[in-house]
Amino acid sequence: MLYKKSKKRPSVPDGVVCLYQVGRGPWAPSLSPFPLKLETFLRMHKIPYMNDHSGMMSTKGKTPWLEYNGHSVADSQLGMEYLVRQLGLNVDEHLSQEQTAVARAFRELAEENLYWTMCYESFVKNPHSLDVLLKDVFPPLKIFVFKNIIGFFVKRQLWGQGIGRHSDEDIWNIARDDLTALSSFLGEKKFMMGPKPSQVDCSLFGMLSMVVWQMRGSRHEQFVHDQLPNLVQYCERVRDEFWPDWENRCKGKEFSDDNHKIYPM
Ligand SMILES: N[C@@H](CCC(=O)N[C@@H](CS)C(=O)NCC(=O)O)C(=O)O
Repeated sequence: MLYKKSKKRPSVPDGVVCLYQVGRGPWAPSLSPFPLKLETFLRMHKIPYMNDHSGMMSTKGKTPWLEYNGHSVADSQLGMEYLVRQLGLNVDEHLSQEQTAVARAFRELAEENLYWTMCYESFVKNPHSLDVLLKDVFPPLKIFVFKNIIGFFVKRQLWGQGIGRHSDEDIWNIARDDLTALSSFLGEKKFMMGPKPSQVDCSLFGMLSMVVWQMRGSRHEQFVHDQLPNLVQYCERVRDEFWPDWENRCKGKEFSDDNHKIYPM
């Protein structure tokens, strides 16, 4: 069992995925890249799902996690792979073995390397950006907790992962080179691996949406908008294809609460 028993869990109909996630962001439908990845996957494959925005963490202490027909799976990637097996989805069968290997390498680059430079940028380099990000999302006390308590743990993780031991200049060079590698490989293609979407697009869209829309005032945001327009256009393409309701799923002034609503609606 992967959930904390102390919290009240919603009743999830059979055949519907419940996606437990941290809550909507102001300029993207999640504050975190990983739930956005998983929700994009659910939409890409038209899998009926509902969100639980209570912020309940998995027993691994992370978010997101999912529940499907009474079974819980923590981790965005493990969740996707579980659904592929359960539903017999044909996801990446159009990819050659070599392309599958390349897609995996880019996913790891984004989730295990670029991601940490983004955490550094938001929690260490410019923590004030979190006040701006969360202004219309959380009450002031929760923003204080997020910035300071979560910030403390993120800094510990940055040190443990190793990236937090580098200089500011080195961390930025790593971020810039990762973003440039993604842009160079994408080139003029519609999706990362060609004309058809694959699993890696969910991951890259989740991560790059944060850079393109949600990390306002960061070096990451400025760099992609100034130097790597194909990454911005890629995010716009994926958003337009799988998120026609994007604006309404952001927690701005127009926000409509979609907690426990079943998609597709
Ligand atoms: N590999 C995980 C990463 C998830 C992850 O790192 N989530 C962050 C939020 S962005 C989290 O829950 N952090 C809490 C912690 O590390 O204690 C996945 O793909 O789901």
